[in-house]
Amino acid sequence: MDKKSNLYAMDFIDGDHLEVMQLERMKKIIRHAFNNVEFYRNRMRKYNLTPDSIKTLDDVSKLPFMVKQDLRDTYPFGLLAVPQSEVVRLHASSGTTGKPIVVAYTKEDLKVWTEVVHRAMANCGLSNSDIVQVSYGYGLFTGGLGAHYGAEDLGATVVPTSGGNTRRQIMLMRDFGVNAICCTPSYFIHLIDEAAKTGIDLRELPIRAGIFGAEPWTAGMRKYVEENAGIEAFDIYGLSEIIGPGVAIECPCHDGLHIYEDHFYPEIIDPDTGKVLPDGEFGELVLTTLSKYAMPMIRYRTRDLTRIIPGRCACGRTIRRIDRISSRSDDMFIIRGVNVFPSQIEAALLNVPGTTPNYMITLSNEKGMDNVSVEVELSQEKFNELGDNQEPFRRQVSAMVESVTGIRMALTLVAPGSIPRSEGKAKRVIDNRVRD
Ligand code: DLL
Repeated sequence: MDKKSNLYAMDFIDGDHLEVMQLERMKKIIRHAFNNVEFYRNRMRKYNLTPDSIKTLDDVSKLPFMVKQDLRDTYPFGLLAVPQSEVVRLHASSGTTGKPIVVAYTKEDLKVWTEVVHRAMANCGLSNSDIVQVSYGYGLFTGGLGAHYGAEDLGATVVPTSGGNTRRQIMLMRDFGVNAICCTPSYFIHLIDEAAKTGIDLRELPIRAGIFGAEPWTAGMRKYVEENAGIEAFDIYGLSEIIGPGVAIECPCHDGLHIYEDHFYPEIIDPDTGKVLPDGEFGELVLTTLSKYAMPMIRYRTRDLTRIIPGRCACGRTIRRIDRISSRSDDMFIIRGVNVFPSQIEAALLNVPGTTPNYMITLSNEKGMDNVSVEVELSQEKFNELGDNQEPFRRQVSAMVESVTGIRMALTLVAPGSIPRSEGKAKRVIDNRVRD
């Protein structure tokens, strides 16, 4: 078998072999973290644990969780488990406030990252015959460089456009005969709209696949992009703390995302109690990196809500699948006692032809009561069709949002193009709530 077939064979490894490999890697990484990072040593000692406490995979649940705040508290290099001379790359992800969180890679870590993205792209049916445009941002964000090196390793021809300059992106996509694009789903919608304005119909171009991630997106959004661009959309998941894009990806069955569990050990926990849940139950994804040495992450609480899908995928891959990440536990807002996720509003809008997946939610509070309002962009055709008579349609959209979320919210229709677009992750919620 050549190197490539060996690589792809990992997706089909049998369960027992996988567990042996995972346990060996887990023991090694936990020992490495304990020996080299004070943070891990102190935490484990607090719970009377040593690396020898890990004898089975289940023993990982004895270890305490890590959260994003731990990365902030140790900013910038407190979690490094190797000397700086072995670190060859840093990335950072900006939070809503203050300092970013920093992540580091050794040369070997970058090889692991490249390998998983390569496998992810092969999983979507891409090969060295394809031309892949990488429109995720290049720079401190992991999307651009992560997708780039994986696609190059696959042998594809990479067009590293990064985000922005949308008209030029469309021109290059057409002129180079690009077959696949990697970007956020919201940016791709913007690309479809801009292409239409310049008289280009993406359905007529050779582009046939989109590798979309970095933000939640719904089944409705998939339908929208597939229909309007004539492509097959694949959901790719990842996060900087764990490695970047390439933690999990859909295969052509589109029935969940295969998680590269030979490198990332997944658990699903009840976000309130921390209890580990069985396969099939929804909860928060917790990940342990099994082969990342510059900054190992042990039992990292991602805040992303999903489940492990029980059973084998029809594609034959044995590595397990997680469900699409529809939301983060910290995305949720509570209005009049009802839990609401932005993705529910998106799902509702996509049920009403004439609206677009461009929307903005504003939260405010008055006299101790939280309020939510939502602006929804109309499609150009609907906008023209309605003219001055928008009210009946507004009521219809509002009723749909109410039926999906369970609460009535002030809803306004706005003209096409009025909601700000992002080159990267879309901003869906403006939180103007004042806390005393
Ligand atoms: O977004 C890495 C990435 C780049 C993934 C390109 C996929 C493609 P961060 O900026 O650290 O890293 O943000 C990670 O984004 O915890 C999720 O909440 C969210 N996220 C990432 N992928 C998906 C997805 C990158 N496919 C955070 N579906 C994660 C839903 C996603 N949410």
